[in-house]
Amino acid sequence: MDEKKKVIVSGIKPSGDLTLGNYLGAIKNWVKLQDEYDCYFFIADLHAITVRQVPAELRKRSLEVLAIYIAAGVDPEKNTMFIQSHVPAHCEASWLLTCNSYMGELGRMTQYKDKSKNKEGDSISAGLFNYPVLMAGDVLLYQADLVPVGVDQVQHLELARNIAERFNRAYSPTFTVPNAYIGKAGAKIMDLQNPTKKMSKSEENPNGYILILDPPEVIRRKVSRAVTDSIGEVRFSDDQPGVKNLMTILSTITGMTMEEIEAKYEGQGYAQFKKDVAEAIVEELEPIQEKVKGLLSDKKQLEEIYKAGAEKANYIATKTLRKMQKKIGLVQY
Ligand code: AQP
Repeated sequence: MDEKKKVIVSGIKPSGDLTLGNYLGAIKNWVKLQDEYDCYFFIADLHAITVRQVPAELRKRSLEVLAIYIAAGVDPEKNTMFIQSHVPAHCEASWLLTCNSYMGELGRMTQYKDKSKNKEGDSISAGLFNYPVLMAGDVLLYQADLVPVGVDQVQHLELARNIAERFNRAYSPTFTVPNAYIGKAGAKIMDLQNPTKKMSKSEENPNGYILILDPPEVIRRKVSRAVTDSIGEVRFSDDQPGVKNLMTILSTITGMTMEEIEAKYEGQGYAQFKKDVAEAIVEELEPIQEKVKGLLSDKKQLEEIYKAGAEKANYIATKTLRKMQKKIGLVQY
């Protein structure tokens, strides 16, 4: 008999246009996971609104993100792909879990501390404070075994584990306690202008990031302007964060090892290296961009996909939610 596949849950928030970081750090890896695991990949629109979004853009971008997942090879037949707000259990679970979370533990989240730094209490949304609990619900509702996380999310996963264990202790075992899934190529892509900082879609300087949907000439321009150094050697070294980042990008796309890259560009400076990095990115993204265009021109097909995904996700998530409600003591109907 087939062993039950382990459950993986992951999502990206449509808080800006998706970057090469989202692609190489998340989506490209999902494609490799989809055969081995029972995967839930969602568009985290409820997370995006912790920061005020332009409504029309949020709506458009949410569909665009779904199109990007599919175009990149995440198969709606193999995975459950849905829009988070289409599964009301996420909000409901989030309240039930909020009542089982502490101000102290949420206040210690470094992402909250970073994002609220230099802001007055009245201008920090309570959503920003609470969102790790929403995130805990995202994974606990599907009884996730594994959650692919970057280093920046380890603390939030730890919190989700603590909340799950606390609930299980207080009300009897209800949730699988999820573990972090650290992929083999856990590439962290850095900002092209400030390579000690993560490439982020909400970065103000567009030269710092490459968007998945950036046209080839824009990609070439951004890579050619990427900050390097005056050392002039292609070396994978912490002393050369810009070069190291470009090497990571090249290696993650082509599969070349760092040693192979160093050997190929030995004694050549950065010009040809940068050109090749840009071409590798263009080659990787162009087919995806073509497919995204096709998918966005047929909204009906996308609608069918997110509706089918929501139906499946609702079924599983509601089952867990009902369990939670019952154990807490809410009257069943
Ligand atoms: N630069 C990156 N390198 C590697 N992986 C990255 N991810 C994001 N940026 C990089 C991976 O994408 C998934 C979630 O993305 P998200 O958009 O939901 O959250 P985020 O990590 O906060 O992304 P941004 O772009 O920095 O969003 P904003 O600017 O809106 O806060 C995760 O798997 C993450 O590891």
